[in-house]
Amino acid sequence: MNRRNLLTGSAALAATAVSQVALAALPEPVLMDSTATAPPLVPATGRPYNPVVTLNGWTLPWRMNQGIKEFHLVAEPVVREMAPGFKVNMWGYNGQSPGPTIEVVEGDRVRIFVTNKLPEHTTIHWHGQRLPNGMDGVGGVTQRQIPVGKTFVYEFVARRPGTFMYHPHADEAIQMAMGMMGLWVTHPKGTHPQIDTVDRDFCFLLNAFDVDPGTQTPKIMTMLDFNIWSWNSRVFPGIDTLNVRKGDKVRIRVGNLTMTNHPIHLHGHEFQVTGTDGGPVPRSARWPEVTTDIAVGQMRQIDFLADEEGDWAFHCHKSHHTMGAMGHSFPTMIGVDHRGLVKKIQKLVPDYMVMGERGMADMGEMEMPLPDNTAPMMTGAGPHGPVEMGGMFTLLKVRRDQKPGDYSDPGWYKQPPGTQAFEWTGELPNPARFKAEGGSAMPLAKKLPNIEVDARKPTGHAGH
Ligand SMILES: [Cu+2]
Repeated sequence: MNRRNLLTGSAALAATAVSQVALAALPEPVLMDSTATAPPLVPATGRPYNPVVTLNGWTLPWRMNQGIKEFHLVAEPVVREMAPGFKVNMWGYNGQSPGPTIEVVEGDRVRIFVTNKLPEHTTIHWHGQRLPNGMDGVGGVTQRQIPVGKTFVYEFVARRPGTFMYHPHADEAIQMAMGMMGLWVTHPKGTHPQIDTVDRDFCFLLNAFDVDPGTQTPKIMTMLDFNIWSWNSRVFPGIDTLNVRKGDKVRIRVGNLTMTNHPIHLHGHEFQVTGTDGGPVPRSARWPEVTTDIAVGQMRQIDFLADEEGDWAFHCHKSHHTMGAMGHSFPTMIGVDHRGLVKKIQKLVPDYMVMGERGMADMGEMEMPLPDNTAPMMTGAGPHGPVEMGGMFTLLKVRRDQKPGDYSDPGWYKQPPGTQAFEWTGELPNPARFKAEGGSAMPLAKKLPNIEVDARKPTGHAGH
């Protein structure tokens, strides 16, 4: 071997070393700059599965590296548009809050690189997963926290199919109040006796923020009194509708990472809870529902047949969770007669408007001027008038002519003639009133005097 050959040889060796370095390098992080609902990510490599659709979210692409699915999550400050005209400074992953959905198949070996671009340390806990203890992501207990600027690697086999969540277990209350969370779906390998194949499979997280009107950063010391109730860090009218074809089998997976429970309610259909973050619910243990309560730290998977055409409300049944931020420490004004008083006040405050003497619907209709960057308390315009909603509210749109695989919004439902509530124009006789005393099974020994009380919501309350 002459010197020249020797040189060529070492150059070849160097080239091999370089390619091994490249192989061991981090997968390039994929970032998202849109709040639109991304189309399902059909897997290009690995075992096939029916992908989910993340409401106003997306699925993180992976790199296949010698049979291991490699993902790269970047924890970083982001600006999330929660609804048109309402942006909030959050912490999230890969450009958005929540982070991207991770989709794998039962039995997949998964390697997740987590780069910390936050101003403080973090970890990721893989809620609900079977994994080695050292991969569980509990800062201080199972690992040291990921310092600022560093990248840690998590690696485990996705052992059981289901819907899981991920979030920090380091400065947890603050990092979650800032929006750090995401969904993880492990699809079954082949057919599964307790998991039906569906035509459409949606998922989203319930989350909550405390953002003062006119500001742009959540208050992180809030424990319970949040004022922005969101699905995937979006509020009505910023939450996309769930658009399906009549006759579709539909699945919706909902994870709750807020600090209170949410009774999630669907109009026009019955569903069954077919899975939790603990796994599929045995068929013999399922029953029909139209509302399912999702407690803190729980996931509920619901399945139903979308066989009624229309625009069906789909929302949290806590009515203050379908409202935007409001000052709720003012007294109830229903029944208070302001006539005369308004003119006197307007001499002092020319823009003064009366709110609430006939209920709060005026708020939805009049859209009182708001501070900049504030989600209205009640808003939205439907085909028949103001919608008067906010927060955790959207629609399930069922159409016979929605194409398979088409997730686009078909517009408003055109009701067939004669199928809508209508005004009665006939006589309105006074109804007969029932006059008997109540509680007659055990009548009071002595008649009590009539007392009138004003019932008011207490001010400065901490809970919801
Ligand atoms: Cu709720």
